[in-house]
Amino acid sequence: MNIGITCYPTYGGSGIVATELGLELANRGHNVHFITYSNPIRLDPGIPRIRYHEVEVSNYPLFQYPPYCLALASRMMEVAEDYQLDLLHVHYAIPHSISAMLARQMIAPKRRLPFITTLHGTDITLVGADPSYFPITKFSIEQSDGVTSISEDLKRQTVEVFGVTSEIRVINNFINCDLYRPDDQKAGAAAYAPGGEKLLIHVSNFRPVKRTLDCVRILAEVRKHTPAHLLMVGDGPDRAPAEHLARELKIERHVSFLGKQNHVERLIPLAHVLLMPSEMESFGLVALEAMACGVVPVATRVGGVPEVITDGESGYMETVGDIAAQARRAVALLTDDTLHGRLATAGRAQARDRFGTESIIPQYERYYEETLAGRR
Ligand code: GMT
Repeated sequence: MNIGITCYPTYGGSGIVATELGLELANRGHNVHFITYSNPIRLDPGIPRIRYHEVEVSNYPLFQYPPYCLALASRMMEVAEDYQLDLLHVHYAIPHSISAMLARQMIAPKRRLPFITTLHGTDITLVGADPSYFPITKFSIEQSDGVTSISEDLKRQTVEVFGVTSEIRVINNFINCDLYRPDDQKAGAAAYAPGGEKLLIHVSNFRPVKRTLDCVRILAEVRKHTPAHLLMVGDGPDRAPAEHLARELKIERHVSFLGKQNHVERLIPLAHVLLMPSEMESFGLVALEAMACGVVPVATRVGGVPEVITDGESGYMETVGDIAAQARRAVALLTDDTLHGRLATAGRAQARDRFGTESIIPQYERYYEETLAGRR
């Protein structure tokens, strides 16, 4: 198949899922065309059957807001014509599905160009539910030739919030367990914790929904019981406040802020525990990445997280904002190797058996075929 993929190419779960989906599809013989405003991170040049088409947005003085959505629609149509795309697959509803809808309309006199929208979370729970975007988000979902959701919980919310009646197919996020692997020696941890302390890790875009500051508070609690060092991976509005809090709590020596990183699969395996104290997660991709690496997630019981982590078996889930409870779980995991080993092994097995690329990618392929056949 010839598939056009559009996503936010910068740091964020939806862009990562879209990029890794494209790579897996190309591996399976499809031609994949990324149509985005910059080269998606994690997409190295020169990969067979993958092409990148940049969307350029001209900025005339008249435009206070350059119309990216229209430039994207034009580019989608051009690429669809030049490379005989069978379908467009957009990740994150706003504004990608509206652009895809316009491209479909522009090409309609010549042929059919269906598009599939994959909902990721904040496009529904935060942005889409904002009154200024609500009607257009609902419309874009209804207009899509196919809609997928990354978890049952997000599907339920979409139906509840937008009153969508057409089918939404749940296709979970996936993980390549050959790439995300445990590192039992954890030799690289010494670069961050020369005293031999075990590592906690947090990976996010440091937005308020991630409750990044909770990680610093959890570390402060943990350190009252056992030595530990925290790796903070990513960047965003809450980075400076988190750095400030670490200084205030006098634990700044025990936290490393690493900024945005392209190869988290090299960093996550160095840790023992992943902290994901989010206010909301429709899936929690980083918890799955951690499980695949034998790193045990201590997370919050929100959104689709219970579909990923089995509490007490492959990780722990606590109430949002309950620092003491999350710290207790982390201390238990850092001080009891048998407990850690049991959860780490179960987590890796769950990641492979339930979310491995081998079982999830064919679900997308089948959905593409159904959509092309017009069965939705
Ligand atoms: O919150 C983020 O990290 C950004 C956002 C995105 O779309 O890039 O993430 C959402 O999509 C991820 C990939 O499907 C999910 O793993 C995240 O749970 C989801 N974030 C939220 O629901 C807050």
